[in-house]
Amino acid sequence: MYGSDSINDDSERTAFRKTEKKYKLYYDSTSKSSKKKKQPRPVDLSEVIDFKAISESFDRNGDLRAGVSKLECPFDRPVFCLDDCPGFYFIPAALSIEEQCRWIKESLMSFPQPPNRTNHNAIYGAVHNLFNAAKNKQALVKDETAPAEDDSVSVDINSQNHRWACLEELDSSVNGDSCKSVSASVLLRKLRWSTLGLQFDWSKRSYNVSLPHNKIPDALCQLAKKMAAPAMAVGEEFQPEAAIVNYFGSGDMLGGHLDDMEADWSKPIVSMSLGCKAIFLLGGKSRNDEPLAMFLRSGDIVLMSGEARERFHGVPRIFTDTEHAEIGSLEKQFSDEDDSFYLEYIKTSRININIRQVF
Ligand SMILES: O=C(O)CCC(=O)C(=O)O
Repeated sequence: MYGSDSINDDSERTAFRKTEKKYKLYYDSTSKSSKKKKQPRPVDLSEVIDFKAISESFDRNGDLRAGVSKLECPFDRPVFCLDDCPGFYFIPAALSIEEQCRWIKESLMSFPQPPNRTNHNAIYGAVHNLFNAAKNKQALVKDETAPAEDDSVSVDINSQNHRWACLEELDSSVNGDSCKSVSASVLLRKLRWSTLGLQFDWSKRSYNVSLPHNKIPDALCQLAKKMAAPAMAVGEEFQPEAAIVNYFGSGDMLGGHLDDMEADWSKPIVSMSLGCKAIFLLGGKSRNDEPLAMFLRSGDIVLMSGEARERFHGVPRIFTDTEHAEIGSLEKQFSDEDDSFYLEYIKTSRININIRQVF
């Protein structure tokens, strides 16, 4: 899903791909001098729907822009809908700053912990304590003399008996002939996804209920149930069974796709945004339908249920520059020295937690 664009001819692109290309991060290569810092190509954001501004204007004078309505529901904050897209709900600033910090920390410290799988499983097996290893400047070192492991075998940073083990980055063995190593901070930067609850098998694009897994943490379940309420039928409660955590760095994107592996599409996907601001594209049932673009800020929640689940969607861009990232409140909240490593990460990153009822 993450990727770069290789098609150059606009006529070969779908409307979704053209809009992705419009918002994707490109750098201007005006100067040949390597001393000049590369500048992101300016992008016209005038057509991007801004639910923060919509919410503020509604609070001030009850105004709403054409095509947007406020849901009448007993919920403790405004929930907006798009008239042309039944089943789509946007809850701006749904999470307090404390909640945002909590879920950023969990996404980095606990969610990538085995038995939850991450994109690193395929190469390194199950990696424990990646965030702390990166913070402590450790490296994952391959011991060529140890037997090869499949990805069901754990790598514990406290043990050196495995094929991959975490050692001090500057340990001389890291540079020895028999060892290959990768620094934990590089692996943290390359963390793209982790899966909670029922594990999703990307190669088969299906849930594999036989893979070992823990239940979704209770606090996240309670939050998802509460946030899902506006999209649920009266008297029904959302049952969180799986979640995918997406990690975005500068230049990363999530290509247009459908989430169609769950049995009952009337149930919403609850999607939480954390960290740097992003652009979200909501398309139609065909990639040839032109998508709407909207900003997603830290703390926003999107619900997609029913008909909205049949629509292509994706994230072509995150903003990591001070003007557009809009993470000032997070920076203040993470200003304690103890939190400086979280701050360093989130200044140039976005995390999305999307929670699903599978059956
Ligand atoms: O990052 C987002 O806001 C969207 C995530 C998403 O569409 C997905 O994981 O299916």
